[in-house]
Amino acid sequence: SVASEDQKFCLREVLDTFKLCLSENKEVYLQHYVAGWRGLVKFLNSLGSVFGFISKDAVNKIQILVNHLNGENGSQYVTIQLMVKYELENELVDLTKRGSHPESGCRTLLRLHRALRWLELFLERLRTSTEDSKTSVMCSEAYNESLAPHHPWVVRKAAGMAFCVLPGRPAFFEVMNVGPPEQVVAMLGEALPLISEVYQITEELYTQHNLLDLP
Ligand code: 1PW
Repeated sequence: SVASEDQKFCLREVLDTFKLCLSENKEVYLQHYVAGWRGLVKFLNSLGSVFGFISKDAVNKIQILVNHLNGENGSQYVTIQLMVKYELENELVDLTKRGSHPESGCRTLLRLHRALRWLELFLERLRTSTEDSKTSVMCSEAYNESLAPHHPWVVRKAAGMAFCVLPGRPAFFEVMNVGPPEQVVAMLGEALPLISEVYQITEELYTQHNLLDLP
């Protein structure tokens, strides 16, 4: 049906959204960043219910950013560069410990930004994997190199359990809904540089403003 087609994840969609993220002068549009994440959440949900706890937090974070975008100061949230400037200048960010701004755009986006690194590392492993590679191993290696150091023990434990029941490589490629494996690999080769560029630009912005450890 049309409705279920609509729910179906397609890697191509996500690729297109991340393409739209970058402005001419390499600013990142929050609206498209958030839309890209919506696509990734669809993907996670199509992997099975064990990923529910993972996608739930991502959905919460996406919603917080959407609320900023649709709020009365929405024009300050058009790009993440603007958002950072606006929130810092107006002291809307808890910089050293959690306080009166638990839902700042800066700290919320930072969580998605770290998760994007996970995705990048994981997809890069998928791209270069062979038929007998294990998705659970690729996923947990990527996790350990990116998000794990930022997560408490109990989340690391739960994530590890979710990875163990990931579908194998063939099923995984099918869920991506792109076509035969060669086409998935080609698509990943196209998508990764874009995701990587968005990640790098955000990383540099956060480094410049010393925001990489926001509580
Ligand atoms: C297979 C492809 C994976 C794509 C990336 C998926 C998103 C990863 C989200 C992990 C969430 C685990 C559970 C939530 C943990 C939160 O405590 C944590 N959030 C995130 C996104 O890391 C930190 O947010 P908090 O508690 O400081 O508000």
